[in-house]
Amino acid sequence: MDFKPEQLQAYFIMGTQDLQPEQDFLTILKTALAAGITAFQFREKGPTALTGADKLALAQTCRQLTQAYQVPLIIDDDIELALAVHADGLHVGQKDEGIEATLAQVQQRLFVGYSCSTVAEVEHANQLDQIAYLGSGPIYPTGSKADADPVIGLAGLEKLVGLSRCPIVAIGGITAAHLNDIAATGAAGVSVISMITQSKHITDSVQAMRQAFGGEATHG
Ligand code: TZP
Ligand code: MG
Repeated sequence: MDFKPEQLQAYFIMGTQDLQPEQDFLTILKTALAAGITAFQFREKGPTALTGADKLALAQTCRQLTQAYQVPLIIDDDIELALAVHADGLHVGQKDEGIEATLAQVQQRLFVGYSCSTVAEVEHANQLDQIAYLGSGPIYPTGSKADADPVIGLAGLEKLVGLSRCPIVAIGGITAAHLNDIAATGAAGVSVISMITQSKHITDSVQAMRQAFGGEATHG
């Protein structure tokens, strides 16, 4: 699936590390897809992350489910896995393998998203062809990433949106109460972990994201 900026409106990120023991990964993913998320990123991180055959098997199931809903699947920081499961996109952080080497290896087979949270990082990304979107944050403090960068706030986000050649999806600590303020910066959407994994009403959470960024309230 080709990249479209509208896919950033309600961008859900999840890995097994983001769930409590009583939560089921596939149940949450299916609920979020049925609710109308516009992209899904599979992100296994940290000491409890799945590896090898277990990671591949779960990614393959994510591929089947996202395909059924026509939602792009983006793999965090694992190009071999992204190619193996025929994902649509790859997300690369500043701390991951160098972006130039990654782009050379991808060769247009995947769209690429890149984490950029400073002026210098956005200016560098502007020089690179082949980047589909930037992920910028954390906008607010987050409990979902142990090594998160300093908070950039709404003013920081607005500055990066003004500089970037690519659409920006905001990340970090985002709740329903923040959506209109984030939309006002010109960001294309929000990427969230806990706003969905810890939501009591996933459908309402996803519809609020889509509405704030100009999408329709329902899936399709
Ligand atoms: N990168 C910057 S903040 C963050 C990532 C992966 C975590 C976002 O999770 P949440 O729960 O939406 O704050
Ligand atoms: Mg990364």
